[in-house]
Amino acid sequence: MRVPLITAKKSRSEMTHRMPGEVVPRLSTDMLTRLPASVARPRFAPRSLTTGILHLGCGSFHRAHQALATQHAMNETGDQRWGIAAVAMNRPTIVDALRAQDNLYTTLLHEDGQARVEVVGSITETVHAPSDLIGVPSRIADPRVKIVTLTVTASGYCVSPVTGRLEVDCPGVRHDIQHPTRPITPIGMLAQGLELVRRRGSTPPVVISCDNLCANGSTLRRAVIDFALLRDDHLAEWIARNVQFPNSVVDRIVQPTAPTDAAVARNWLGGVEDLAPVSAEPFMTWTIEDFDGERPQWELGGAQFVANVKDYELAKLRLLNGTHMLLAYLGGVAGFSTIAGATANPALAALARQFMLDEQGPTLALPTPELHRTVDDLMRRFRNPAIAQDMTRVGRNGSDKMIPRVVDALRDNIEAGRPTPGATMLIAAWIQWFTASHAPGAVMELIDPREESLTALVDPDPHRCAQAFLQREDIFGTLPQRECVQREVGDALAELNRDGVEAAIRRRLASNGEGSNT
Ligand code: CS2
Repeated sequence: MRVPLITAKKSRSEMTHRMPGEVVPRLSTDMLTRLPASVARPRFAPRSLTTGILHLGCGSFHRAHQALATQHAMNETGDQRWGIAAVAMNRPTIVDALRAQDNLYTTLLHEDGQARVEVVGSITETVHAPSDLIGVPSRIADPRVKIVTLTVTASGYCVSPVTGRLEVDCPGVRHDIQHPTRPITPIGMLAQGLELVRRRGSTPPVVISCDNLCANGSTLRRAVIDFALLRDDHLAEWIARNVQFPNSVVDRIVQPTAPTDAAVARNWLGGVEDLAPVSAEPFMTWTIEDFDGERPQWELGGAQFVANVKDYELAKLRLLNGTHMLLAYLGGVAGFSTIAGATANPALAALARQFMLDEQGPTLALPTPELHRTVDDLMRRFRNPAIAQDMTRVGRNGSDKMIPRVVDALRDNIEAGRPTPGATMLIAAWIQWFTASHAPGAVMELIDPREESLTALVDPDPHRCAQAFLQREDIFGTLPQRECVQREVGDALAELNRDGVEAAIRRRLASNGEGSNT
């Protein structure tokens, strides 16, 4: 959805400076009427909302996406039943910041030196899960809660990326099996919340995953049922019969909160302080599978409801998220610390474009003109300097993301006999990350649930190294022509080591006829 932008009157660098001892008013419901007219705000009284949604994962993405869409829906309809109880799964920082300002915060949507600034009031309550283990399931079971949404990242589902089944050996799952009424994982929280609903005999909430996974709703359903089976067959059967888990696809590039954001927000808010602002791009989409039950009119907030999200999901995961991985790993190895920085490099930008048009694109049901339009839009979005996206964040947990974003398309291309220079370079750069991130002066930090076992596979011989990584079926599944892929990845690794990222990319672009399909 394109949101009209307000012409910026102040640049991000023109911040109000605080004088020593100056008392700065904090954002609160009382301050809403005193904000500058250019700042959009809820058209309802946040204090009169009731809580109809529980959200697991109160990160920047949720606040710039579903919470904002919910505000827009309530603005349009005046239906005040859709306040959100937002649960922080790990650190309490965001909970402390939001509670101190009546759970209000500012979204700053930046593009081309302009910004749309809006204070969001759809969050009615913030919960810190580790401090309230019983509280999360009991809120899921609150009869007023009709919908549970999640943004907990792929790793939060505790499922094998290959089989899509619950990993019962995951430490969090083991904890929740032993302590089902005090769960720490999203899966255990849902199972316990649904168990309370079942015992009470009330209607269960609809559970909507908003994470970048293949078939996110179906995957979540499988994981919750797998977990319930370990507790009680009746619970598993009841969930299978009664709980809807529609699939959904979300899109908006969001900048994790930076230390300078509070000063930028204060400037926009006419001197009012917000310690939890979120910066994001104006572009957003949210495609949700139709379901039965009450819900906010999210279509008035930029969402669309469809019978099946599969095509949207593949296009999003392969074009945007897959190319993010390419830019993060190759850009990171080349020394860029942000996606915007990497995209400004001509060689990386050309490879990203070619990867989308010639490798990922042909595996999708997208007509060519639409593919070209989407790729042009994505290149513009990746370049947005105001939403520079940190490499470490985009690259983290790569072993969980590899199959849906890269390997599924790679497999299709191998089977169709199409060349795969981008995917093999991406995998080589990901492997390189396991050594490069330990090098002195490395710009990126390695974060991966399989870090230990993967780091042990690093081998100075690039071909042996590629072979060891690609044999990991828990990350790559069973690849057709695996030996060929291993050889190509090994060659790419050798070139990256020998010539550096730019020269290696240029050689590949030249040998694959750069721009042939652009
Ligand atoms: C990114 C996503 O970190 C990542 O994995 O690819 O967060 C991406 O920015 C969003 O999916 C955009 O919609």
